Amino acid sequence: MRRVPRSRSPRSGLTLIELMLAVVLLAIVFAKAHEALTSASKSSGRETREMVLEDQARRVLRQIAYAVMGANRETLIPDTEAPLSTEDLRFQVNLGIQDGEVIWSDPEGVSLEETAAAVFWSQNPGAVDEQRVVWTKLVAPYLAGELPNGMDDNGNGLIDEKGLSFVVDRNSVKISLTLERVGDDGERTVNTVSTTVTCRNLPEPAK
Ligand SMILES: [Ca+2]
Ligand SMILES: [Ca+2]
Repeated sequence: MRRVPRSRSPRSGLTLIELMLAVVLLAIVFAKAHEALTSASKSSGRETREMVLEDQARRVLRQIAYAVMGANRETLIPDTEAPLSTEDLRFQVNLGIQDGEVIWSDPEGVSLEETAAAVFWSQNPGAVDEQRVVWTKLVAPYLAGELPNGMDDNGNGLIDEKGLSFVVDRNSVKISLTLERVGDDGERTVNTVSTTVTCRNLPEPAK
């Protein structure tokens, strides 16, 4: 009887070189995955910071705008025109009419306090009974792109404007604000907002 030659059984297991190659490939895959996850996490953190800062800047800008809109145009101090600006605007607002007379508020102000990087609203600014409310912190010392050098670095028509700036043009006031924040990763986030409002309480037209 003829014997059928025994076929060689398939090789089982991996050689040492194949094992090492697999380990190296796995290490590369894990490193790439970790790099992608870290990058995605950083990107997500940056986007979140940008959104939070933008929301904060817009909220404060609305607060300032409403305060200035209610002001009596004739009480704005200082009456600053471009290319100059101010970071400390004072005014009085219309509280209503009593016995046919307009009742004006005590002096109010919206200002930048540079040492605290804060914008605050105040009642009776400069007086002994002055009251202050901080509206935001994280205010940049100068508006985005501006440097204290006597020139208009950011091309907005204003020279050396601060992180909060007011410019008066007839009955309108342009308000600009830059907030900045440095994240835990050292990355700086900046947001600038701007609007122009008209004072609702205008001088009586000459008769
Ligand atoms: Ca400028
Ligand atoms: Ca400048």
